[in-house]
Amino acid sequence: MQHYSGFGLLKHSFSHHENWQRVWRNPTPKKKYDVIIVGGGGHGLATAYYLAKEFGVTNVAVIEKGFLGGGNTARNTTIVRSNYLWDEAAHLYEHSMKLWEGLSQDLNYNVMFSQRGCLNLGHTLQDMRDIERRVNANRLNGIDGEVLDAQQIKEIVPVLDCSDSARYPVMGASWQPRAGVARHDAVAWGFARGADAHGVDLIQQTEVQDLIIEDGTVVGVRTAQYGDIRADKVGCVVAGNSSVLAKMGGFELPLESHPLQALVSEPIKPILDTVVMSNHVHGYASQSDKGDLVIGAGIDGYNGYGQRGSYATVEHTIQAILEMFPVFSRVRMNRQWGGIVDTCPDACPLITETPVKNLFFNCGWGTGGFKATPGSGHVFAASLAKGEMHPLAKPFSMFRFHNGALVDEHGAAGVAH
Ligand code: FAD
Ligand code: PYC
Repeated sequence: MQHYSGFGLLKHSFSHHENWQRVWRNPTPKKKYDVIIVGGGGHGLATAYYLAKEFGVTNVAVIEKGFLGGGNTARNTTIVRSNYLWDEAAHLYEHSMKLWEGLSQDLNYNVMFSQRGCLNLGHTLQDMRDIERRVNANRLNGIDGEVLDAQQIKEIVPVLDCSDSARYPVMGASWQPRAGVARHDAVAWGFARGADAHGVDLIQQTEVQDLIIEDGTVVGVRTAQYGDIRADKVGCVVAGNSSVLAKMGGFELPLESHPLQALVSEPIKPILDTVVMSNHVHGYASQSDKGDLVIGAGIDGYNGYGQRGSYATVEHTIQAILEMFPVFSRVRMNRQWGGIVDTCPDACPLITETPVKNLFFNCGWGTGGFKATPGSGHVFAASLAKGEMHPLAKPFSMFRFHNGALVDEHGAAGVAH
């Protein structure tokens, strides 16, 4: 692992990026691993990191078809919170929140986790009843939360239109002070560097084209570059591409793939030092440390694998943001992009065994998996290492759609889907 002293940093800042050492190796894959993780996003990399670091399973490869963290991990708006309604989900996301709180120290890499708080606004009586119920449930689970009225919100976010003349006046909000944002690519790089340092092989630009299944058991993956790579266990962590991988395994997952867009503005002076979300007006915003407004709303309604999305959603998103923040009306937008999210009918993930022995999936995080990155990786790693699903993962088996034990988190999902 490479460490720079203050002097080293200064020297490299004048080096025109020459002679920098790689932060992780670029290995040729072995013929066989104990565990192959398909997908080098935050969740796959976190799984590999915890497998090696915490569970001593170091003969691991992460196989990524593009570059590490280039999927939804690089495309999301980085909101981290744990204020979910049902015990099963709340425990899982709070497990993640606790890991976030020590993550920069654990990885020795600054993931810029900033606990600046998150407001989920209510605009109707029903919104407020739902908010009160969710905050009460959170507090019973030991998760921080408060119900605020419009006056208290205005004190936290002076630029939010809390007037009675708004089309959908703000009636109140849930407030989670420990929520916040993090630097998404740093999260991927921190986990990648940590996994590599523990001996994990990170194989980029290599698509898994098929799963090798013998007698109902997965025994490896097929790639164009390196042929067959064998493994005792395979964990698929491929977000919007999960249905494609499941098809290779010969089964279907209860998932739909949709584009989800984000937009960032030109940088402006600090004006918004918390996260504001409204499921009713249907938009959310925060401000990055660089000064850009980071903005988004709900999924594009159609299914697809194109990482862009439709103009109508952009317009709708901006309308919602201006409804909430008229003060932003002359801010120019800089960039827009989309990711492909894997939405599950109950708005909860699938962390699961499958009909194929030794083949596991971790997916279905839809619009809200960034916040789960460390927790998801941790419980998935434990499950793969022990060959038995971690207690926090058990409620999220794909087989809940057979027995009906769904965990409906549509109300707490940040954006509609
Ligand atoms: P990814 O980062 O997508 O990683 C999956 C990887 O698998 C990709 O790199 C892909 O290239 C690779 N892959 C796919 N198929 C193959 C194959 N056949 N072979 C090899 N590799 C393959 N969540 C929040 O909590 N807060 C937010 O504010 C938030 N905002 C969002 C905003 C947008 C616009 C989007 C798109 C998503 C947002 N999310 C948010 C959701 C969040 O981004 C995802 O749930 C999370 O990043 C998923 O991480 P992952 O590692 O599972 O997936
Ligand atoms: O899950 O909090 C969330 C979220 C915000 C924006 C997209 N997802």
